[in-house]
Amino acid sequence: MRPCAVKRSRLSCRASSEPFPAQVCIVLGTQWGDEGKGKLVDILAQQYDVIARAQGGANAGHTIYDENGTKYALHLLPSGVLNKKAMNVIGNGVVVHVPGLFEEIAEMQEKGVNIDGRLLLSDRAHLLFDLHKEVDGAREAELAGNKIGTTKRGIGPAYASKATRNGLRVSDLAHPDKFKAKLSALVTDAQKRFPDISYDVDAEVAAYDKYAERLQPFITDTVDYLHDAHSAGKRILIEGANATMLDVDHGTYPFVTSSNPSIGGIVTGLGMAPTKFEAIIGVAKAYTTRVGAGPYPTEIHGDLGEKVREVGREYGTTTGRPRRVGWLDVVALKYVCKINGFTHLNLTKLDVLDGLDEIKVGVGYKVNGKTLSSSMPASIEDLEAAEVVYETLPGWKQDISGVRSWADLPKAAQEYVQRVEDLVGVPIKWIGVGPGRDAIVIKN
Ligand code: 2SA
Ligand code: GDP
Ligand code: MG
Repeated sequence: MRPCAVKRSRLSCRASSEPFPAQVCIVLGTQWGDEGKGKLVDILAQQYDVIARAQGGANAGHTIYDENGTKYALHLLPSGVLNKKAMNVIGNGVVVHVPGLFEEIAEMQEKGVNIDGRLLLSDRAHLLFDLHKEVDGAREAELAGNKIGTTKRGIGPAYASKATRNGLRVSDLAHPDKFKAKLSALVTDAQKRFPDISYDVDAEVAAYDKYAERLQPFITDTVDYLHDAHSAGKRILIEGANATMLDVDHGTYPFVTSSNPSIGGIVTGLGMAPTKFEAIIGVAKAYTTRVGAGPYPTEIHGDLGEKVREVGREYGTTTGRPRRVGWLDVVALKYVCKINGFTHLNLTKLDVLDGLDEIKVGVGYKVNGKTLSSSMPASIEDLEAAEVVYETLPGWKQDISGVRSWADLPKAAQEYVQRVEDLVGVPIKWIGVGPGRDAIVIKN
């Protein structure tokens, strides 16, 4: 069996007009994030009743465009919010900055998207305080030349509080008598490590008293909700944030985020049993990008890298940082397929490669005298020393942004997609040819 050929027969690739058959469908990033997960989630969300986020926090930046071309950048809210009939769930595995969540809700409301009655927040989700953001900034400053390049949204420190077991959860908001003592203990602990952090606990407690009231209508036992929704036959779409190469277990540690953006994080982050998952879609750019520091074997340096960054508009959705750019890394992709068991792939941003004479694909790593084709070295030092083996394919030198069918893609573009599918061993169902909702091709 090819490494990623999991359950291929369970769901056939049908035309876009037909509903996607899976009752529970998961969309995950396969590289270092920003593959275009938000766009696919937005498209599929039109066919789903419930859209859920399982992990990460406001480090995520998912960009979507509606049919009028209006842009939305989502961070904590699931990218299904534009389906006005769908319920949106923020699961227990997400770390939630409450003021940020309200800002995002207000921004959506300004754009005419009303969230009232359409958002549920897990009572077990951890609260991410401004304190965590300060600790994130302080840790990065301390690392000086060895920075992780975090988004400074407090993600690592919030998950550290969770693992240390002194974090506060949404359910703590219902016990104001204990809230202050718990928050004070958290602040005191952080100040022992970073004495320069000053924090007004009383002001924070007063603010969270008010937030508690506003949050009340959203707070739910989302494990029960999702279980009941599934039993009632509702269709559930799950949106991964970040991506497997940033996974704290499987990614390029320590240059990773602090959650599990791979399939395991979906199970723990929602409390849903994997036996319910019918489709697991991996989203992969036709090339790669990475924001932040860390090894990046197929990175393209110099003018060509600049060109791809500009054509692909590769700047962070959350921070605006320029993204590093590289060739498609099939070694990493095959490794990520093993971990997640993808049933389908969405290859995005193929249009960004339009102007290139030739396109390279990383198919092997030479490390310590061995050639790896579907696994990643655990050691950062080994990964940094890896020599990439490339295959070179011809470009198509043609604008494909207006193409809407497989048959109309230039032959070289078809061959590129087909070669990737053959190398990876997972069917590519969707091909992105532009940022808009309609800019997608179904592969025959
Ligand atoms: P963090 O903030 O602790 O999660 O950062 C740790 C690493 O994870 C990377 N990371 C990301 N990489 C790509 N995209 C992300 N979201 C934003 C976007 C990023 C932005 O959609 O563009 O706006 O800069 C994201 N979030 C976290 C991060 O770069 C670190 O390498
Ligand atoms: P996410 O974090 O995976 O949801 O991705 P981001 O939203 O951070 O970054 C992906 C960017 O690429 C967004 O600006 C999308 O609008 C854009 N995008 C998505 N798919 C395509 C595509 O097929 N072609 C082009 N040109 N842009 C795309
Ligand atoms: Mg993003």
